[in-house]
Amino acid sequence: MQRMLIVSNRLPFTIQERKGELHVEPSVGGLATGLRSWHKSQDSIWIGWPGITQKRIKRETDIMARLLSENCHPVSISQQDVELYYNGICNSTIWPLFHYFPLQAEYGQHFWPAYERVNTAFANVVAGLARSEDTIWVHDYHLMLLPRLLRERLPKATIGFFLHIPFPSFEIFRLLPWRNQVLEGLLGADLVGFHTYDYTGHFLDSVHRLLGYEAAMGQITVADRIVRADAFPMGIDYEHYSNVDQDPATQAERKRFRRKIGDCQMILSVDRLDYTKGIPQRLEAFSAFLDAYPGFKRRVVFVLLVVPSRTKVEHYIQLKRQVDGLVGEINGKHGTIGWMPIWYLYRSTPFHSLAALYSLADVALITPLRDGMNLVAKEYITTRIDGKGVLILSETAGAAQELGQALIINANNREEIVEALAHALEMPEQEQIERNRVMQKRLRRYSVVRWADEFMDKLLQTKKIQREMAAKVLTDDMERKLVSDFLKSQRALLLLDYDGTLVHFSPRPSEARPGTELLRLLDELADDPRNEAVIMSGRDKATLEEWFGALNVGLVAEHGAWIREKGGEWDTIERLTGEWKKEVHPILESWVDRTAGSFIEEKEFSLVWHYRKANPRLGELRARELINSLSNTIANLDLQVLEGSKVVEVKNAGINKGRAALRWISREKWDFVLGVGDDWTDEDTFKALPSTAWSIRVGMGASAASFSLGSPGEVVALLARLVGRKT
Ligand code: ADQ
Repeated sequence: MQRMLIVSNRLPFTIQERKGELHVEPSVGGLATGLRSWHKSQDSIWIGWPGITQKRIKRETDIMARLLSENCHPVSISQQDVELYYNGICNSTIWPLFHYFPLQAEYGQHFWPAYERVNTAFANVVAGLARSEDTIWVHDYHLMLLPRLLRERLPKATIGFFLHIPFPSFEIFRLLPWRNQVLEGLLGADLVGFHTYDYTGHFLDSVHRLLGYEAAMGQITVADRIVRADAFPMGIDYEHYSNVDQDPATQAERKRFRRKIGDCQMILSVDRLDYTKGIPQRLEAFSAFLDAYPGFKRRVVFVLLVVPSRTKVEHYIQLKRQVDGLVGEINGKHGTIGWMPIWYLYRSTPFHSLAALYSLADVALITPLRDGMNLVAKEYITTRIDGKGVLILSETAGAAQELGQALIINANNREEIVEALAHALEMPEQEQIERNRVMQKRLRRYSVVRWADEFMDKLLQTKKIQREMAAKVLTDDMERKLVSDFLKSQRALLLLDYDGTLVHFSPRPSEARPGTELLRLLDELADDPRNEAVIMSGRDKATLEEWFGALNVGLVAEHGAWIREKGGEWDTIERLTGEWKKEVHPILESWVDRTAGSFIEEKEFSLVWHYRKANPRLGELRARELINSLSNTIANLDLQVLEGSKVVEVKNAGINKGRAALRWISREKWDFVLGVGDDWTDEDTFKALPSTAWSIRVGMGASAASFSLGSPGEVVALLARLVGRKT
């Protein structure tokens, strides 16, 4: 039976200590409230921190039993790590930074080791519980290293990751000292999910710019695996919220509140006490509203429901003081005997009271400065089954992208909030209903169950793609067969690409010089009279000569323009001219001027524009423009434009590696032929090979080659095996 392992920092239940006694209580916050109902409906296990030390839980056997009966498995975090990891890196570094508060982010020197320690503790518990067929779903910013740690322990596992907070733009993300480790940690997953398309884009951008992995349609190729990233806007338990209004407990609560509010209209806001939620700004806007529209005095109350959160972190302690002060000030300024404009409740509220407030509120004023999604906005709209009520929502909440019929405001624009409040309080009922029905329809369709199901579908789909790709991977068995064919052969031809195949790419082409170990290997292979080895490169002949001139190998330079038989002289494959370069060079120069970090490489019969060191997005854009612009010039000059890995190359038409390869292939009857390459210029070689040949592409992706290997290291290891055993 397939099980689901949900892993998050907090379990859905928190153990609180009051007067020496432990109590199990539901955790607050969007992740716990959102996923709790889904967890119950699944055969799932939830792994997380219960809020107190493991030792203490173990002593309290009934608490442990209660957790286990809810399928919850605790992970222990030491008191010191609660400080450094939870209050430290999670809530004082990552949280502010990812919510665009870089000035509040602290970079304590002991934070990172604690983050690694706690992520490793989670990995140990998860790996201990996981069976091979389980699906593991890791949640949120506390555990961004966990996917990779799990991948190392369980290479074949199905691992999903979901980030509940925004993923910031590259310029903000790069400020994190441990940014690369975080990205590498996340890429241990098979699928990385975000609330919005923007966050997904920011993540892919950072992966590209910091780790160099490109993505096509949200699919990233990481060494020998693919990882996908996509947007899954989290929904809520629609049934639960849309029915709660009928519940007698809710109705009783509503009556009680209505009596207290009297005829006043009610504005409601509900948040954890967090500086990202924009509570002080909201209070100031409310005060400005009463100044601008004094006619609403005594006709409206603002219920400010705030749930305590992260009470040990300094910024939260300060915020509490600020909010307390502001509420007092505004009530003092505008209040009268018998009318208090703000009703401030600082506590966690039982579900029925919350639902009663939602169903009574004429306006929900949700104005976070930044919010990954914001479930409160969705809960409010769903609870209003009568269709009435107006949602004012800030554009920087992820939910704003789905709830377009709300009054969308900029949380920093006080005037806009003031006007939105006046508009909302006076909005005709019919208009309220029309707007809300559209949003309700969407929320019903895309509930938390649908969100989780879609994530799971996509995760399994990703696994399927990986399996299809793995089918091409050169397995140990096939490799043994290849080696044995080679060992039996009397005449073996090896056609080997160089960059990206025998060595990794370097930022500058001149830095990819072959090491002594590789040269020794090639030398040994080429020295056996039964073998013929050819290095087939796009590089110029001077470089190949310098690097491989002393070896007994054939050389192909400039993608087939130049050929040097072993022991022979360089020769062109046909009479070629480089006259055209005078016309093309100035075009490439203007692209270098406009694209910082790019440069031109000049070869005898080709010109190459390199952009590996340029800003990747700019580089790609400029490459497209260059290809377009060259298309007019080359038509008259019998040239071709090739796109390689971060290069655009212009050269004579009709020259390619396949044509060069045929020189050797057709020369004699080989009883073993191997072609290895990594990019599309090598596809011409693969296509020229006889059907009995072995062909291997380095990396994933569509190819005419029959097999694939993950990296140049694996190719070199294969060559070493060929050399090691031929007797
Ligand atoms: P949060 O920052 O916690 O979640 P949110 O999505 O609004 O924000 O969820 C808050 C939850 O707590 C809601 O379900 C709400 O009903 C409940 N709640 C709030 N105040 C309460 C109170 N006084 N008493 C009882 N319950 C209360 C994080 C991200 C969000 C993202 C969620 C889910 O910051 O952006 O939407 O995860 O991914």
